[in-house]
Amino acid sequence: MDAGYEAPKGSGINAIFSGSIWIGGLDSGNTLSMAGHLYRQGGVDFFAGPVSDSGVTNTAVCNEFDRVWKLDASDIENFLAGQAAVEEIISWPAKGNSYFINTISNDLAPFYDENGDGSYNHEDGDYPLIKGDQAVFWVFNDAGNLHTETGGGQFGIEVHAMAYSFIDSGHVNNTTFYDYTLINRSDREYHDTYIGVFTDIDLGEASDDFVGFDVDRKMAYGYNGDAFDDLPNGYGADLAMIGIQMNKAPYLDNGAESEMHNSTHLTSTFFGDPYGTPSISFEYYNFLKGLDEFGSPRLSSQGDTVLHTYPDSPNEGGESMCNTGINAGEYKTLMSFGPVTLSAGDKNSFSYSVVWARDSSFNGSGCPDISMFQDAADSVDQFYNHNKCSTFDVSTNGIVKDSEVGQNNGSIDISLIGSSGNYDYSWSGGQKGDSIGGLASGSYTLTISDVFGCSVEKSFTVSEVVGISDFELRNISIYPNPSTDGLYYFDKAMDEKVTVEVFDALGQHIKTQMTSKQISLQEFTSGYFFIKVKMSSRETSLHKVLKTE
Ligand SMILES: [Ca+2]
Ligand SMILES: [Ca+2]
Ligand SMILES: [Ca+2]
Ligand SMILES: [Ca+2]
Repeated sequence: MDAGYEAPKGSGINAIFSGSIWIGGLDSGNTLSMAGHLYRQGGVDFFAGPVSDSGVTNTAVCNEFDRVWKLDASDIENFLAGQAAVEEIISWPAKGNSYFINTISNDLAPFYDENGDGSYNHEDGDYPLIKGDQAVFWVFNDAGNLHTETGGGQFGIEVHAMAYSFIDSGHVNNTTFYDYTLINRSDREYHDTYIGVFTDIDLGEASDDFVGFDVDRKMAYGYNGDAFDDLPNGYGADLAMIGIQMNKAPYLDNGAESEMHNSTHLTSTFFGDPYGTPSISFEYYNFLKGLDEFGSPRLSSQGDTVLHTYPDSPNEGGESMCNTGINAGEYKTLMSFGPVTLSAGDKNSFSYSVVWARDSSFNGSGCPDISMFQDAADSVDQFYNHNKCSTFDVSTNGIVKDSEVGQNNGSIDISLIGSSGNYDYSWSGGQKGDSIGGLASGSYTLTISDVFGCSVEKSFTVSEVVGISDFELRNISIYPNPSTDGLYYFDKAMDEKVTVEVFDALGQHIKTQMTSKQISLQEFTSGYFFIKVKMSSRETSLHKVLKTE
């Protein structure tokens, strides 16, 4: 296999060999579910495509999603300027897109819903929402088959991923960003779930590297282990650094973002090394929990129990590979976040960036001063936070039905205009969802939020109105009966329109009318008719009327 992260682009030099997310957690019987990859040499835990609401996948869906959707911002600009849609816009895997064998019914890829119908169709002017100047979107799951990499049990998790990058004059130009949304589509709850990012940093030549961890910045990074990154794979004497920085960590159960719970280097040794490469699910989970491969505490160079190996900057003394006399070599990194609970239907999310920089301050003998790299990571983090809601442009329409005196029967139905995606709707009264009922009069504030911390609020007022009661509705009558012109009236005044449904003498439904006073059967020939009067979803009254010649 070849390394897969060329930096800078076009140089032919790679800085990362491979990477994968790792997820491990326990079900109610404390059985371990574990999904993760090393290099896809030993096996596979992740499969293409979404998972149905019943927690299953099928081959047809898997095949349709065995791809990525790569778009430039200019592809979308051109489409909006009237050019034909490129294939990725037509086949964008968003809710409602009938391009797929099974029309997508869940919120999947984010899109701009031009006509506000909640459904993606590029012919309506709907278009993909991407971050950055170029983005790649894909969907995968851990439920498609047995986990042959870790051997762990399945979660039933669906993952939406977007990788993106920007054309920029600063460090952002050399950065790639990754957004992940995890959804537990199973009916099981997992506790003590840890979410990890595994990265095999190979900084140019892989055999002369050091790695370290920046706990405050939630970052794993690599730097060269000597003053010359060996050729032909390496950067030579002009050294580079690379880091994986968690810009938006997974949410804990209390809603706060997780700190970096633990982090560790890994070696290429498969057997015998407590920091070696894991082979089986519980070894992966030991690492995710903050232990070594065999389940023992991690130790610092001084023999102290620690959660983070090599957390100090190399030029600051303390615990760094460079400062503790470790041999430069081939290392990998794991950062772990949590623990979190994943209940059925729960979502979680995280975003990280891969920061790369090359600077003369990394060169020379001794342990390098990496402050320039830390500054680069900080500027990328600021950029991330500034940009993270760029695709969240939501407007709401609400249909408010007022509450009748003493009834607490108001309701609010929401529709979105603009951005559409995997959003949550939560109300000041504690209700969830885009349609709420059973409301007393009062003010209701809706917060719509995405999983990356973007949100918008809107308030609605439910008023109290005097309405016709069920009792009165049951006691109305309709006159004149019979009628010769086909016009009928209520004998009591209605405060609002009611629904009138008309059936012919055989019981066939022939008409629906909204009215507050007059029912018209003028378009029908003479005969008997049944009229059902209905107020909202409540009580009805049924009347038999005759229309004569
Ligand atoms: Ca639409
Ligand atoms: Ca490596
Ligand atoms: Ca190297
Ligand atoms: Ca070297």
